[in-house]
Amino acid sequence: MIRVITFGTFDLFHFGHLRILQRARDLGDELIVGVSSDELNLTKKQKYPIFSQDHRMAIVSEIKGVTDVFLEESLDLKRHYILEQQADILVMGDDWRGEFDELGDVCEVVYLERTPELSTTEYKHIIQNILDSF
Ligand code: C2G
Repeated sequence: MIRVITFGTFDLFHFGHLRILQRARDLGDELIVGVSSDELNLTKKQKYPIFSQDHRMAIVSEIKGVTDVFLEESLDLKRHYILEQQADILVMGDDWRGEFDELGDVCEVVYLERTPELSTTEYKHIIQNILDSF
């Protein structure tokens, strides 16, 4: 039984989010997702996500192949979460390439290519442009 773990905010859940979860799932038998908390986003990006952590966790937990979700409260607790969840493989988007190589002593670390041209930030800009055009 191979357990895969991945992390993310998954705000305004879109096709790029779906694809990384599908590809992570395909690397093992079970997929555990750490959903970044609202407070972690405030610290990391100086703003809250549009969707609350409860809603984001509810959405991700219903994606086919996701075994379980939990709240990621600190970027520095990856080792703790991996051990706690007994994960065999850590999957991260390749925007994080190299950042988590030191965790290779507790699990395999895999960076997957981000789906090009899709981002929550870009969608927010598109919505803003539509609103500005009125
Ligand atoms: N992603 C992707 N393709 C996109 C957009 C996102 O593959 N076009 C992936 C990211 O690489 C990440 C996951 O989808 O693996 C979630 O993306 P974000 O919500 O943007 O994740 P982020 O806020 O960077 O949180 O501890 C890790 C952080 O919490 C990651």
